[in-house]
Amino acid sequence: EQTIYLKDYAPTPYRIVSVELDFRILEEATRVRAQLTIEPREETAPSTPLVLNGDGLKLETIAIDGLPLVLSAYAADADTLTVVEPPNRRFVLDTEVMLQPEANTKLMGLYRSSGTWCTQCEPEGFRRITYYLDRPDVLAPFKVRITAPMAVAPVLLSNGNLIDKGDAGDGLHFALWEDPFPKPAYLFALVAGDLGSITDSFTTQSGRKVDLAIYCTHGKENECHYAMDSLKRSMAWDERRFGREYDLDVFNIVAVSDFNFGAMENKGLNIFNDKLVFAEPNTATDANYHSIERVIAHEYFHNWTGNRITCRDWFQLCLKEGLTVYRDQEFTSDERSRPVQRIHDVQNLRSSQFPEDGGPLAHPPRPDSFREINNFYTTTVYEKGAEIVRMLATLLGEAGFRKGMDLYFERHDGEATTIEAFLKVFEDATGTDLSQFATWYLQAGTPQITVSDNYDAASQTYSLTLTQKVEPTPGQPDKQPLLIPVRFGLVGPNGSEMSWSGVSGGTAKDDLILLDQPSVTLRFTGIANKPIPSLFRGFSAPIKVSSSLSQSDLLFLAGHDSDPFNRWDALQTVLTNLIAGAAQGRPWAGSDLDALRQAIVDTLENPELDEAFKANVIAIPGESSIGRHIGKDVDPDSVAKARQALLVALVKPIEARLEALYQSLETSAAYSPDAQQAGERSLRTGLLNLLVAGAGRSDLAETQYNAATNMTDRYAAMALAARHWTGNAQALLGDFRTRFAGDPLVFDKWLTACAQASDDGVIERMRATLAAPDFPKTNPNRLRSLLGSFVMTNPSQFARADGAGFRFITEAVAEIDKVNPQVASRVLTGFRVLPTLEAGRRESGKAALEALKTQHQLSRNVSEILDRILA
Ligand code: B3K
Ligand code: ZN
Repeated sequence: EQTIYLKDYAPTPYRIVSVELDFRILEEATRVRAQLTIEPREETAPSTPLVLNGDGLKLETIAIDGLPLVLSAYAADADTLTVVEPPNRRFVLDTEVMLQPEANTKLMGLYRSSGTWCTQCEPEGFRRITYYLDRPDVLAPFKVRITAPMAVAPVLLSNGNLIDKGDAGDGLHFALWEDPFPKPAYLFALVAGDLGSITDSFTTQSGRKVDLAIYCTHGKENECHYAMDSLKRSMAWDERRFGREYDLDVFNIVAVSDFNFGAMENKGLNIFNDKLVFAEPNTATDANYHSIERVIAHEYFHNWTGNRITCRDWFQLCLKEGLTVYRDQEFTSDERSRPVQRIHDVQNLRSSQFPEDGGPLAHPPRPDSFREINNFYTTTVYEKGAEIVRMLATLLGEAGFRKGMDLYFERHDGEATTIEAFLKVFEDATGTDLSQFATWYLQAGTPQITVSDNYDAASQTYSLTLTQKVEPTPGQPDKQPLLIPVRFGLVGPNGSEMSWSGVSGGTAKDDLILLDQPSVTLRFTGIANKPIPSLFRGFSAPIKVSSSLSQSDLLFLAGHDSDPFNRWDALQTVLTNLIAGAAQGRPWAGSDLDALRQAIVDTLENPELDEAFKANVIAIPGESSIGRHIGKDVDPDSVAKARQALLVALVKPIEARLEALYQSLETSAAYSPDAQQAGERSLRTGLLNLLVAGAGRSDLAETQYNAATNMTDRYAAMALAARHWTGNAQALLGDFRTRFAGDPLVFDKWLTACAQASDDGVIERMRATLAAPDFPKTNPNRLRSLLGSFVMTNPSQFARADGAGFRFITEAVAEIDKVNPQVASRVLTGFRVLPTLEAGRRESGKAALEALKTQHQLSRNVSEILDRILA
């Protein structure tokens, strides 16, 4: 099997000048005719063969400039079409293929979802539709004609603007779409089906009116309004914050039920997983609303960062994804609470990216080789990519960053470009040397920062030493020091910020230290008392810190730091240290727990803090997170036991207070998904969590479940009961299942709750669920809700000592791989935890993987992940 290397990049010998596609969609099959206007590049030698990509295609006809080609003039198989000696001038290549969308279970290319024809082309799906130069640096304007039966497909959509439509006889009709913006094939989209819609409009800053529509299954129109509202807010935000205006006359979104990931930014025609569009209070949670807002914004923002400026090759994926995630994070921060959003994003980074970066699947944000590109749509490319952009903004300041972005849009509009070009605009716009900074894109692994400090009262000098180290990662034994921005403050004994008269030994300007060496020691003079350092404020770099701070220093920061992120983080560190210590045989002292309890009560009773922030403070770090902190030879059972013991010890003495607070947060206000109300609900859920887990109050969960007037409260109560497998869990799950029977997105919630149960019966129940004849085994949402949730959020059952969790997953992966390799390989990545586990579990996990490898014919997707984990 072939490995693709970045160093082998070369432009195509031919350009595609323009594309005309003609789709004739019928129930049995779809005929695709492609007329590609092609020309050789100036430097291309005459008679250089033209090699187009295909994937599972069967060529029906082929002609150049209207003349059919003789057999010796071309070679076609499922994966390539070679024109042996193309004309040495501009010509039109005309091909036809027949597709069977109905049989396409991989959900790449043209497929059917609940009767609707739809496409997914990124990264290499277009080659499953027609022979093409299917790579992101080949840009062309597209004209697309769709003909389909009026009765089953009254709605016909593609990219760009609708320029013609009409009757095509025999019960057929047609639509002609034109996208004037040259684009790579991965941004192509087509939808044909019988769909309902809601419409709206947006007037851009220059006064152009854009028609907006969201298409969905009939009957779901009323659940699309929050998505539409999010879209309009995104459009306005991108104008305000980045000066970016929308460029076509229409912007369409289509919600489909079978989709391999969240959504896709096709030019002018975004296609969405319906779970990221549909929302109404009885079936969607606050978290669902939050994700809808974020992903609608993300795909919209791609119009500039991704579509107008795209990637030269797939190694540069982070160029569009990291930047666009940064933009959607900023949008959410501006629309909601910035500190709470930051906590949310960092929690996500720590729980998904850090384990990737510290395990067998570690890779740089810009990888230099791959076997299957679909395996590189990772949290490293997305979330670490966003952190890199955020560090850039921190280093350059808001104005410098904006100047660089303006130059990026000006210089590279209409191009397919690289990470180097991206960094260059910031260098040119601000005169900053970013050569060391660029290492963040090229080097894998999470830097580990060690802090030590010393206060000398006699000379009123405080010295602070920061050391960085990155452990080896696969293929990268030696690491370079990174340029790490450290936002910081020195907190004085009364809790206020201390200033200093001078600093030497390194670069510290205002609140920013630049850690650019393996180790830096800064000496601050004129410091009257011993300070407590508050480092990496706002999580100014994606690093791990081993801090030398005592528990009492941490608790002091938790109560006094002016940086809300570090306030939260300080308490989380205390909790993590106590649980991890106990799991490794170092029990906590009663006084430690009393101080912690007091800090939590103080936070809860602080009128200056908002509810959403408080909810984050009382969220006890999960078992996986404790396991990661321990790092190696982890026994998930002792982690679970220690965590449970801490909850009991913490909660019992304040049960009545917590319950009173919990009850006081009940409201009769009509549901709104806004940040304020959602924050109140999340605090209430957080309290319920403490009461159920720490005081056995499953009665409260049941009461909340029954009294709930929205899905957020109802789901939270049921999920808690299920996770702790309380006496009433089965009854609540049963009620939930029948109450919402027939709603697939709510069924996903049920599946997730089931997969998170901590009791030993969970695997048998999941096997039964999966084996039920009516379980929709081809739907990615259903599979991910059950299996993805299990591997990622049920560590003690997945990594069960008897190996049953591992075997359950490898067997399921083998089966799913035959239908949908992308979903299968994604589930398999859960095995990346193996190296952190104690020997027995490590071995049984390996055995399950070896069995998968030897007993099955596996896809490239699954083989690559498997080999990397076993390496
Ligand atoms: N660009 C798409 C992701 C495509 C994933 C292909 N495996 C959605 C997004 O990141 O916005
Ligand atoms: Zn994206």
